[in-house]
Amino acid sequence: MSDETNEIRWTRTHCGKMDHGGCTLLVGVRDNKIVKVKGDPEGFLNRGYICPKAVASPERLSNPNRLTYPLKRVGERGEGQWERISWTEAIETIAKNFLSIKETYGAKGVAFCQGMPKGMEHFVLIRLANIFGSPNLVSVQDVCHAPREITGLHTCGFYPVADFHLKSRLIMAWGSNVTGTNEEGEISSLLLEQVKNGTELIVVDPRKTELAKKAQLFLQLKPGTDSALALAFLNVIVSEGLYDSEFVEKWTAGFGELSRHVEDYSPEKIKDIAWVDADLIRRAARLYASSHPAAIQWGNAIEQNRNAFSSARALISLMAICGNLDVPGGNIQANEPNIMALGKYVRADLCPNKFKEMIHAHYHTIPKLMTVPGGFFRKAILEQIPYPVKGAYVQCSNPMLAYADSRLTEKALKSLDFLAVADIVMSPTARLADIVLPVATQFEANDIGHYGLGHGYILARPKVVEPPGECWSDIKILNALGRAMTPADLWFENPDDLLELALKPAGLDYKQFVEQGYLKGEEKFKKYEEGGFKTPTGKVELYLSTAEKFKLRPLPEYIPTEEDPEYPLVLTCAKDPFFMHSSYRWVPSLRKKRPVPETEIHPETAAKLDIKNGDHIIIKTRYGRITQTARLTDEILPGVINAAYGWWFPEGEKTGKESWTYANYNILTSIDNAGAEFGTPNLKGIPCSVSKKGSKA
Ligand SMILES: Nc1nc2c(c(=O)[nH]1)N[C@H]1C(S)=C(S)[C@@H](COP(=O)(O)OP(=O)(O)OC[C@H]3O[C@@H](n4cnc5c(=O)[nH]c(N)nc54)[C@H](O)[C@@H]3O)O[C@H]1N2
Ligand SMILES: Nc1nc2c(c(=O)[nH]1)N[C@H]1C(S)=C(S)[C@@H](COP(=O)(O)OP(=O)(O)OC[C@H]3O[C@@H](n4cnc5c(=O)[nH]c(N)nc54)[C@H](O)[C@@H]3O)O[C@H]1N2
Ligand code: SF4
Ligand SMILES: [Mo]
Repeated sequence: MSDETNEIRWTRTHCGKMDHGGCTLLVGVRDNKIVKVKGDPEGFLNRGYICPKAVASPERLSNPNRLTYPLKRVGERGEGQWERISWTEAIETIAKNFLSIKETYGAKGVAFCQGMPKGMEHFVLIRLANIFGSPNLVSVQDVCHAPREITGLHTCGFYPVADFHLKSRLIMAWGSNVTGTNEEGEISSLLLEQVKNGTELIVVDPRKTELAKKAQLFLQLKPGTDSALALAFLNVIVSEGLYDSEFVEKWTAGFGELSRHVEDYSPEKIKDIAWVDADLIRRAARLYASSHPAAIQWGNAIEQNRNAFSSARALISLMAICGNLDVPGGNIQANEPNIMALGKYVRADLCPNKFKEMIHAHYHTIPKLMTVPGGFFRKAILEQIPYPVKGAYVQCSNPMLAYADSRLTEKALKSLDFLAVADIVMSPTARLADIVLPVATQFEANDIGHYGLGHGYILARPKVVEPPGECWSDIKILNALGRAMTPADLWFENPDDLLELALKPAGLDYKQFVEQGYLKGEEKFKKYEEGGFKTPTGKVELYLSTAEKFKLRPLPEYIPTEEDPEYPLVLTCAKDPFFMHSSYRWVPSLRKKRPVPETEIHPETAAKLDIKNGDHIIIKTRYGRITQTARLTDEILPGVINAAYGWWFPEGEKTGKESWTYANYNILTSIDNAGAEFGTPNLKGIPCSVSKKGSKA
């Protein structure tokens, strides 16, 4: 079948960039236009499932909001006055500016910023930073992924991920709305299939999610109290002797210390902190401990609060003492397929002083945290702590909406000597740039999915259509920048060779990989039986042996959430199933499903404030105020406010209005009181107040 005869040509690829990706898709193309996208019934992770975001994909590609050629700022920064330039001029201008900053301030004066990793571009960016000599790869990992992964590395030597491929007797979704977010490719079809076949469910969430409605037990906790609740689970399991004593004896270190420590966290005590009934805590702890194997599907909520390290430590302790680590259907160490190791791919050898020189080393964050937290990045720009940062390259990210404290972000980005942003639309961040680059995205360039995510597989994402206008893929841009400002022999004639490089050890070329569809590591469990856990003691460190050396808490703790009588309600947020963070509000069919930012409020709370469904409301915290629309629902706890996150109005951006100030959740957040280990700010569990817009309250 060919396009010439105007017939639909179907291509199999994997979804990406609209979340962490993963679903196998069948994409129908006619005349270089996608006409239909379907879930592949044989999909390795999705078995036919497809979400509304992917169905709407075709609308993204030819959308009038897309950037289609490189732009140079002509007016004041942020004014929105642009001039079209050629790719040659764009690449030369960026290279010239970054090299000049390097000369004056050193390579570390240039930061390379990435949002949620969308594909191989993340690793090519790290490669570029390393080859350029800058240790500063800024990312959003302080609130996403790193707290879980790095706490895992310190506690048990690996990142324990829920195994949805083999049967669990119980799955506990803790701060994870996996049916709406399919986080890290944990596509919920596999989980739901298990639930249909008898796997039991416990859900820990302040909102009654889709999974909570199917759960045997639902613990509706006060946002920000996860570590306290997890410690209460440990209290019950230890005091009632429900743990796997053989595993504990042989494979854990510090069980005695942990046992004594958790005596302080009885369900009766924690019920007032976490707002969960003591009896319910006991029942849930008993059910988790008595169900083998059990998997904890832990989500983003754990790491969007200053207690991230303790929450993750407590949950790994639960997995360990109940014998669920690295067993089929438990929380496993996924084996990677035989592809190029990350360190080698990103040329870590060329930036040997990274650990000492990266911005956050100054703050003594936890070892193994390799990306700069957004809070510290902005301090470096504004206060030169620990040294000045003068230039930044931003790709796949919209810090104006995604970082805590958006006004601080604006101030910092405006203070840079030079800012280049690569995006698919004119985002509020791109608007502040000196050079804006138009990027080809999902379906428009070859890519590999899930490299480096730690789930044990990689997925082929072959190109399906030509990109619009003069768009280049991120990888092509980075390859060109690499050639222009670093030794050209470390880069390629053909940017797709950067994909070939990663596949080399597998003995496959990209074309063969595409035919195969995906590569999965060997299925092998209980690897600790050969040579122990990869920690200093060779055991799961319930008590952290390196605590003193690294100035870390040896045992998980609960640090009380902020309280403020002026702000009596508790604010939290969750991802919108129809959008991706701040992205895609300009896709008409998705926007139609969610035209305005909605805040969920319990009817009792709303009644006290004289708020009705659909009212415009003001949400205030100590740090700022925004406007959203009230949606009354009893699926949220009284006293808890779940506000929409990531809102800006692309339609306003065109007219030059600062559309990011109106409803943007991160105007309400701050980098004050960030967690010491990862620099994690409180995004969930913040004191707030709410009033009807126009009322005197
Ligand atoms: N549709 C869509 N999918 C996405 C994304 C997106 O933006 N949109 N983003 C992707 C990314 S980058 C990530 S990291 C993943 C994240 O995916 P998830 O881990 O599912 O992340 P969230 O939606 O932030 O939060 C999960 C749940 O935590 C609950 N929650 C809120 N506060 C608390 C709390 O204090 N404690 C507990 N226990 N629960 C709380 C929320 O109600 C929500 O149900 O999703 C990915 N998938
Ligand atoms: N309050 C609050 N803040 C949060 C979170 C939260 O739950 N609440 N979640 C946090 C989490 S988990 C994460 S991962 C971060 C996400 O942080 P970001 O990744 O910065 O979030 P997005 O808003 O999706 O910004 C992505 C940008 O990339 C652009 N884009 C899309 N495709 C491509 C592409 O192929 N190439 C390029 N160059 N650009 C592309 C989009 O248009 C968009 O402007 O936010 C964090 N911030
Ligand atoms: S759930 Fe994620 S990977 Fe699957 S179709 Fe939707 S956006 Fe794509
Ligand atoms: Mo994320």
